[in-house]
Amino acid sequence: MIETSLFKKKRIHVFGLGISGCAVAEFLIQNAADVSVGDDNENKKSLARDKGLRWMGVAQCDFSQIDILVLSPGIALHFPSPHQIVIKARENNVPIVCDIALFLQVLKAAQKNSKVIGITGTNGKSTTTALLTHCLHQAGHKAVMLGNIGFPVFALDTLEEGIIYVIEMSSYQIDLLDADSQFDIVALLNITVDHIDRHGSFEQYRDTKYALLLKHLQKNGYGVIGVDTKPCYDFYHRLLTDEYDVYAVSYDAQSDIHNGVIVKEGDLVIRSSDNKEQPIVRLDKLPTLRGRHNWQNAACVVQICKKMGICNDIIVSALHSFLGLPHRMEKVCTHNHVTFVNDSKATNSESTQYALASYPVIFWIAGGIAKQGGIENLHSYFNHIVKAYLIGEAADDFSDTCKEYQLSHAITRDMETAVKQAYQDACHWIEQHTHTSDTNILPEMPVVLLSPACASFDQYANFVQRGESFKEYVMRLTG
Ligand code: UMA
Ligand code: ADP
Repeated sequence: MIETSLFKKKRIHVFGLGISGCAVAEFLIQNAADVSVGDDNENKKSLARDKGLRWMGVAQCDFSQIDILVLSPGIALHFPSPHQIVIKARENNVPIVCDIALFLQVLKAAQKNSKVIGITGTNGKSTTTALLTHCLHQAGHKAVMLGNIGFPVFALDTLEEGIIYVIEMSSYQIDLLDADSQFDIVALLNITVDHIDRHGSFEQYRDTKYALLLKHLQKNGYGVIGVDTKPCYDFYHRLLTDEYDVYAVSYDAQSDIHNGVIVKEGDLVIRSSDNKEQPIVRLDKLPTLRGRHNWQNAACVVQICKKMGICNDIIVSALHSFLGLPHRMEKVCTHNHVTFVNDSKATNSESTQYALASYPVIFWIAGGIAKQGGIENLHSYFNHIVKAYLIGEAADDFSDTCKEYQLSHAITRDMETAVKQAYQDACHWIEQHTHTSDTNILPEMPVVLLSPACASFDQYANFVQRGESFKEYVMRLTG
């Protein structure tokens, strides 16, 4: 158990009993806080009872008697309208934070000589968090990955001496930090349109991402910024002007950066402030870091590792041995020359764009709950797609876009039908393109790609369940 006296007798209401809410409530109880819990889902009452947590519904909450509201990140803070619990807390000037804000306080008070790294961005957070943690392990550091990647900070048992905490930060969690929440290193990978429903506008969303550096970076800390998206490029130059200690990474050799890591002629290259360049690894030799987007993630990790004094040999070997994460361009199997790729984590068109760019012959499964703009901005990759198979709520809208760009498609609605049809069509495509019995002469092998460009909640609990469902149907089909 993590021990602290910081919250002794403090009256703390934890709202939202998902994985982070349960973990923080149990931590607080064990550390003698006066804890109550609530959730809009009444079924969570029995969970609270089983864990010995005192239930208090929204109506019962008297915030004149509460010191802190710990809110789960998925609960609306501003848009579409603040949750009733948020309104009540604000009326009483009660601070509203997430579990990570409390964790950073505990860590600071514990004085364990630890380091905290925050990783954010619209896409690539989990891959970068996992890759960095892997590299740190390979270099002999004690490191642990936490946060939005799926490991609540208070699921940790202890705070050991000298640990590096690599925390994936979503925009929801950044919104719930307080002024004491400070990171030693902050990485911002990219910013594109996402989560407008929760932030109200792109500008608000962007500013939340910026805030991790502007408000939550220690005075002597440093930032690493992927400059390939315009909002990040502008932000990097603004920080340079303001004399922040900041490093740029980019998958573009033309990028006008002078201190950071870039991609040049297929190599990851360290570029120093005097423009000296040192190639460190060939990117096509990294099987689990395929595609420009992953090069951005790798560049960010390399920059942090270099700053931490890790030698090139260890970094390169760690990049090679990284296994990749499931549901991110995960190769499931190849059957009868058809490769199945699970990119269920692609919940917006920006991330799907990179998957579409990575393969030349695609049978594409897409759909779910669409984000603003749908798949319109993917049309320049439609020439990589032989046919699209549309599932979920977005199917009809996506079908309209396909018609507009004359992309062959079928509305399959569900995953099972989509996988079956895509596989049949891919086999048929191979027959048509094989002029002799030797499939080795095919120019490119077809890929059945699940990269939905949508949230999953219309048909699945989350992207993990969606990806598992895809893999299950693939396995049934291929044995
Ligand atoms: N709830 C309410 N009222 C609401 C909304 C939710 O009572 O209006 C309750 C639900 O009934 C449920 C609980 O709140 O009991 C769930 O809360 P949650 O999903 O916010 O929290 P956790 O289960 O603790 O998971 C959170 C993150 N979830 C979200 O941000 C939505 C997880 O990120 C994260 O892994 C976990 O904390 C550990 O830190 C998931 C996510 O989807 C993966 N993140 C978004 C993304 O990556 O795009 C931001
Ligand atoms: P996040 O945690 O930010 O959602 P992930 O690493 O889980 O990011 O990847 C989510 C999706 O985005 C996957 O489809 C993946 O292929 C794609 N992706 C990964 N890194 C990047 C990046 N740097 N830019 C754009 N898309 C990316």
